[in-house]
Amino acid sequence: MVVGSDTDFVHKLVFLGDSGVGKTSLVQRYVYDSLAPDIGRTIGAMLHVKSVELEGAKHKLVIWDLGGQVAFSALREQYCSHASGAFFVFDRTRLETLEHVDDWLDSLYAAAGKVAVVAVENKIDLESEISDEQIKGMLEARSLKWIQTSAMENVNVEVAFKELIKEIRTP
Ligand SMILES: Nc1nc2c(ncn2[C@@H]2O[C@H](COP(=O)(O)OP(=O)(O)O)[C@@H](O)[C@H]2O)c(=O)[nH]1
Ligand SMILES: [Mg+2]
Repeated sequence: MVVGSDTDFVHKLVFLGDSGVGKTSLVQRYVYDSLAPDIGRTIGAMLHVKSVELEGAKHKLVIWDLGGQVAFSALREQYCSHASGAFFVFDRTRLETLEHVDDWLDSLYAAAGKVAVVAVENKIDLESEISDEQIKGMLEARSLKWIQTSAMENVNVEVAFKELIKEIRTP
């Protein structure tokens, strides 16, 4: 990819996590400051580009939002390859979305190497079905930073992106 003089760094960021956890909603909130219309599961992969300035450097983010066909491992690999970093998103109202963390990390690390990952506990506007201890246990064992977001109420979405860029820059 050609990097213009208006850009210091280009990062491919991928969203990982089970269907329905809020990946598309987080991307929509961050890139367009709107909530994705509830049109069901995203089909295919969508690319979004956003430029941000952080600590004096200009970053171009190429954000990949994978659709429903994540069951196909070949697609997962293409999706993850050359990623600079990833969000692992889980839904606090569904424990299994956290328990699937290794499925996602394995695919990511196989395709992209051991890149930066930030774990995103989404839907904090809803009552949690997972204890903080459970989350801490899962995430600390895998050295993942933990951020709580609500795409719905626009809580911490920008913080999550800042944290991931920071992790990428200073691993
Ligand atoms: N209450 C609540 N609902 C959310 C939040 N983020 C997403 N949703 C809803 O969860 C559903 C799935 O979201 P979507 O972004 O399509 O998930 P994806 O399959 O991971 O891309 C939709 O009905 C969203 O409106 C959130 O922070 N809070
Ligand atoms: Mg989606």
